[in-house]
Amino acid sequence: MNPIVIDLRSDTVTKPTPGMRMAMFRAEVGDDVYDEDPTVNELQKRVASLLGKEDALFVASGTMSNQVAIKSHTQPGQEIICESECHIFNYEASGAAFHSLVQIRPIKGRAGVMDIDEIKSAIRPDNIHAGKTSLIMVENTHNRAGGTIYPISEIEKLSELAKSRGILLHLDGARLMNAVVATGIPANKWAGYFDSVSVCFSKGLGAPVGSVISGSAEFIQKAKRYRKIFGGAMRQSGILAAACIYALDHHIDRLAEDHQNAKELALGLSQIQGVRVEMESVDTNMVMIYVRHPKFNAESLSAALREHGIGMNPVNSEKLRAVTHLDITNPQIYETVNVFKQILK
Ligand code: TLP
Repeated sequence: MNPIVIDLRSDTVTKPTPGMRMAMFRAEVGDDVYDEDPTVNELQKRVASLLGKEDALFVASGTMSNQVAIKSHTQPGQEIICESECHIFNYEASGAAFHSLVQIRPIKGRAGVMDIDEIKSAIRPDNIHAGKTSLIMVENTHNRAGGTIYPISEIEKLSELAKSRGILLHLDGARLMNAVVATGIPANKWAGYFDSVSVCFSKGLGAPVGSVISGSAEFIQKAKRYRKIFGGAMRQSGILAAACIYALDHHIDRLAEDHQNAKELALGLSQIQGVRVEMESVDTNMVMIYVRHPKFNAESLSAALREHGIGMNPVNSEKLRAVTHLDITNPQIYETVNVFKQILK
């Protein structure tokens, strides 16, 4: 198979830049299990402050972050509500059942957004026949919906509802900074509605490894214990945290370039027969491409693109996902559009 030259499969594929590698090389480290890694401590402090939370914890991945949050917020036998296309429900290997013995109640959303009345009716009544609804989760931006932004007005309503029912709220903010850059709404405003927030550094922010979970000091104490149980307490992890600090300093504002590239890709593809894109749903760094061609479905088009050195993953047999990131240049966007034209002519 041809090597991938233009890798639009995910923003997880980014490689650390020379500047980031230098920051990692220079990182001061210590044993983080003793809380003695100054670079990890600095990262945790900076993320807590960015999100307006009391405390934060560095973890190995977005999945670990979400799973530690679910474990910290729930008891076995309880129920948690999320949108049916979210990462936690689709891509975490049934981790909520495996680690936390909870049942997931998925709600079908529109562009990743759950209807508030449907959430209300999904909350279980307080009686012996039902598992208590203890947690509601939101994904922002929403991956499978195509990097869409969850409107803050909906989050506000959800937060009021959750508070009035004594239910906790978790934000899978793997790509929260994309929403921040696209809307201009600061991170602490988004985060303020949630009891816990997970932010990933190994997506558009370009670090090789790492996520940070944040919340109250009490929540982080619990999360720390579960991180240990899940095997995720690390030692001289400052070397990794340094990459995340570098990303905070250098890779947030530039996400706007990825968003612009995604829009230009969508616009270019929208003029080609055989594929369809919804321009209005391109909020951030993803483009969902619906294949409408007599000879191709999403899988075979993905394979044909690969022959031309372009990596793009099918979401299902109907659509492909393209993700822009810091290793994708603007000319590569136009090259990609030209390859589509060539294949589908
Ligand atoms: N998403 C990956 C795949 O797992 C699908 C991708 O290529 O987009 N929350 C969200 C919203 C995510 O998109 C992801 C990763 C995660 C959590 C998990 O992060 P990791 O891969 O660090 O465990």
